[in-house]
Amino acid sequence: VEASIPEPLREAWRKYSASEFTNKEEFEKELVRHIETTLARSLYNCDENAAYSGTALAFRDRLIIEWNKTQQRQTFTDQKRVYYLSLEFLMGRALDNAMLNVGMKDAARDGLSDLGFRIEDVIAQEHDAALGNGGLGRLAACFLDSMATLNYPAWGYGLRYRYGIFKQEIVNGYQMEVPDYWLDNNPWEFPRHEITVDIQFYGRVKNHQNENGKVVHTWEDGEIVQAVAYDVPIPGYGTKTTNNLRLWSSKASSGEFDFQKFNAGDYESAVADQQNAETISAVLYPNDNLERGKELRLKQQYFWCAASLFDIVRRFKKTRRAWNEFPDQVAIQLNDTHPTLAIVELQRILIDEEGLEWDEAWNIVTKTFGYTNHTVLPEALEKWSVPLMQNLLPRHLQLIYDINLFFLQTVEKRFPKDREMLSRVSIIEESHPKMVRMAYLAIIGSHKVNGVAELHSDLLKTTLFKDFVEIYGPDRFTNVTNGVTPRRWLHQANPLLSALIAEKLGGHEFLTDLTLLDKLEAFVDDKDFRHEWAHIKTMNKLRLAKFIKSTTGHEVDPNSLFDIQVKRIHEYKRQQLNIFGVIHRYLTIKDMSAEEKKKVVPRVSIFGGKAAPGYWMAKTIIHLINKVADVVNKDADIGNLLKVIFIEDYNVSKAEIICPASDLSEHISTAGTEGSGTSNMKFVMNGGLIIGTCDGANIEITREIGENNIFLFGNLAEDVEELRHRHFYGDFQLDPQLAKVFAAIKSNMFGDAADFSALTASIEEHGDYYLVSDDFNSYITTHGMVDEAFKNKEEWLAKSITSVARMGFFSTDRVINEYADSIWNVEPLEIKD
Ligand code: Z16
Repeated sequence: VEASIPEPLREAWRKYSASEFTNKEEFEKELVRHIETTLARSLYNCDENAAYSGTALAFRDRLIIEWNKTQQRQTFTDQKRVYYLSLEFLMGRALDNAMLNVGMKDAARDGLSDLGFRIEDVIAQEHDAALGNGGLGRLAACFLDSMATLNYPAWGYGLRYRYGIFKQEIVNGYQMEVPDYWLDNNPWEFPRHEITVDIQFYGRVKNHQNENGKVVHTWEDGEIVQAVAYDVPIPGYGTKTTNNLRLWSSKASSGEFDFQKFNAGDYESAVADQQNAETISAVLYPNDNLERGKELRLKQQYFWCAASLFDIVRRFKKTRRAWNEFPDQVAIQLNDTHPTLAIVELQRILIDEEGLEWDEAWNIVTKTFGYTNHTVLPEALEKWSVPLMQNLLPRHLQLIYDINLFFLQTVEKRFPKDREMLSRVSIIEESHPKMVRMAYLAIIGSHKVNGVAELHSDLLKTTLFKDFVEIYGPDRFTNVTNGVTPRRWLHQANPLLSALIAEKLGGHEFLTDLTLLDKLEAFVDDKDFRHEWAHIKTMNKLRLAKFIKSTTGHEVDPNSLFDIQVKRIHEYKRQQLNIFGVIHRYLTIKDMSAEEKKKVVPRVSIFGGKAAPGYWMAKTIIHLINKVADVVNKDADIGNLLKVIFIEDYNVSKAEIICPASDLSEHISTAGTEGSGTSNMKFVMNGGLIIGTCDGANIEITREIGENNIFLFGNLAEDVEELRHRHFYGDFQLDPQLAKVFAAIKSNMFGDAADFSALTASIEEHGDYYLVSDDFNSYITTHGMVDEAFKNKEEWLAKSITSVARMGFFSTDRVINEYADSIWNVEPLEIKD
């Protein structure tokens, strides 16, 4: 029974219902009230941190009001909702975003200034919410922003990690990891201690016969861990819709079980149980594009899926609809295979707890789920060992075997006697130990499977999931090319450019219809406009230069070409290609006469990104970058012609400073390896040009902005297999220019060459899997073309403006509308007063 106030008493509630501040004065009043009462501080005792907390609390109040309205209205209209299940939400900071989305940043700036604070300093107090590794987690955050902005009734479900992605420190050129404890004084989350779900692990399955003689399964004994909900409001831009991100935190079940232990005097063991339970949501696994099959990770996955499914089913049951209407009320999107157990869990609930027949239940399940694949890299594809799953989730393993059996029976009918096909597509890989292939389970349990860029989706259909295209036909497989939210990545990160565009287009409508950017093309030849455009780029480069100076101590000249590669460090993303290119440039400049040097375009090569703590090769790449920086930056022969910078602890808030400041950025993965890439979009949207391979979304960026506005190089995806094959059979010759680079490294020019031998050997001796040598010449030549192009300032500016004008396609608003139409079948719901 819901606790609700009877109608005659509601008048008093309505009269005193919370209201929102609407101007600077009202904001100041709220700010001071929060500082003096909620925070118990005063004007004698208010630092920037208190000003941040007060401002956040004032804006939080506004969000709560609209959040409550949104949730009430969504419940009342009772239409279909989307649930986005993601183990990662890389949100970054919330305050600036809240101020802009609510449309009150100017009032806040003036108000803070009246009280003695600079808004930028206040904003900078906030700790990033870093519950993600890289692209996949940030995509989920951009999706939340677009779903709210477009008024879709949508919830995110994730885990409330006590520690987000580690903080990176560089010590003597090496990466060190420091824990990221971020939860103290987080004003953006609301604990819902009354919303809990008991989650079961281990135990065993018992078969019984019910009164009708049917065999039923019960999952008994084992351990119970409690999931507690923490809610985070997600405001849309320029709309009242404020959606919910629900994050689950684990704690020991408050059942009699532990009380018994306490009562029996077994205090130590009871405390240990508690700590054990809390371990589940303690830490984000720090791997991007890599799965390592650890039991705790599987526990995280089930814990989060089971809690979310329980919550979704509970909400559905309140509507008292028939089960076959479930898919008309609920769409669940699986962000990668991490939440695949949700498929099995829903089948378990429907069969074991609600008593549905298999086929009816399975029909509901497959209509409900959609699965997004983000990578073709084999080391990233999840497989769980059967014995591990047998032990932790015995009933789920049974269900997976049943799902597999029914699936293989239908395959057998369509492809009689094709034993090979059966073993290829089986959910169970017949290895030692046997493994559960999660991607196959996700395909079989979903009605749509999508990749994240055209090339990527094509590769899925022709390679990884080829058999499934034959079995289900091509319609189950589709493409939804990624995007980024222009609110954070243009408006928030680059206020100067956003204001200039708004001035030219007569308003900020482009932020919610990014295709309107195309109107900018009319101004490409406008001298004054170009001038302002160039000026803004310089201002943004100055802002980054200042940041670099304050964090690394290095001075960089904003007139140099800023060449940036920031993303997770991975061999397939080829930061090694970049740093080898930098060494090549260094050697070339060192060989030049004074006369020749005058023609060199000065460069700053900027790197940033984290390596997974156990990924030695990636850590070696970071080490090499830092050692090269040490040598190059203090070489008097080089001066300002080349600087190398490694920005420590790359994260979302740093990306907001970095993306607007590039002249050139690098997206240079081996063709066919990057699912989509999304930083490519952020950089182009901010007027930077890019150098890239024909990979992921680079291809569609080229289609949109035109070949003349991008620097493409390297081998094509279709040629990669053949090249690798040749290398494998000894047909390999180190590129002669790369050989010079290796010789320099081996001469100990950048410190002990032994430190980098694994890196050079992987290319020279172990088959150069990522084709660094094959692409080196093309890479260097293309960088030469970049230098030439940069000398012609006017033409460079024209390319920059034209590119931005043509980036409308890459808004996550377009992406979310495609998901809504082709996968979720949901409609927006506008929130009115
Ligand atoms: C991840 O960040 C991505 C894929 C994946 O399987 C796992 C993780 Cl943690 C990335 C892709 O590498 C990238 O190309 C893509 O843009 C991003 O997901 C969002 O789709």
